[in-house]
Amino acid sequence: MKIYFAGSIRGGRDDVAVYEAMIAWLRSFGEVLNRHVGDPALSEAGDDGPTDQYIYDRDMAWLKVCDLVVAEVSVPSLGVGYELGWATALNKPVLCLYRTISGRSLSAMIAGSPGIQTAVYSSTDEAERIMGRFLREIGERIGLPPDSSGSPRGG
Ligand code: 6K6
Repeated sequence: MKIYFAGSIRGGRDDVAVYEAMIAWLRSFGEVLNRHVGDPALSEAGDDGPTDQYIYDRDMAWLKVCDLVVAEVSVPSLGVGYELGWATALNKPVLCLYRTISGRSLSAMIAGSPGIQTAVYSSTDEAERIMGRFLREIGERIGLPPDSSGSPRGG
């Protein structure tokens, strides 16, 4: 299963530890194409990597080949919003997770999109349960074997 994970980079890195934990968990189920989103060494300001054009082309190519998208949207990000728009246009299954602690409401363009499943969570366990259900549902829909669609490999 090819998983595209979306999380804020230039929108702010306050939740990088959350992304890192989610990506580590998701990697038990398949290949997380853009796992660098959870890399604590990737800062909001850092510009010593590839060019913006390279990042755009690579990430759009990954979005086109992924089986599903999981996004953590508690920290608002233009890039994540853009990816979610494309993901729904490409008919990719999309799960958006967010916490309400920030006191902000989720954008109506995400919360109201028929192509996006949204879920509020308040703990790592809860987020993992929600992601597990989503992976199983999509795995069954696209005909992937159980070990890559909801149960950790080897467990
Ligand atoms: C390092 C520091 C600043 O930018 C970088 C390298 N940039 C990126 N590397 C990988 N993916 C990126 C990068 N910038 C944006 N993205 C994609 O957009 C990721 O897949 C994220 O889900 C999303 C983040 O968008 P912004 O607007 O928060 O940056």
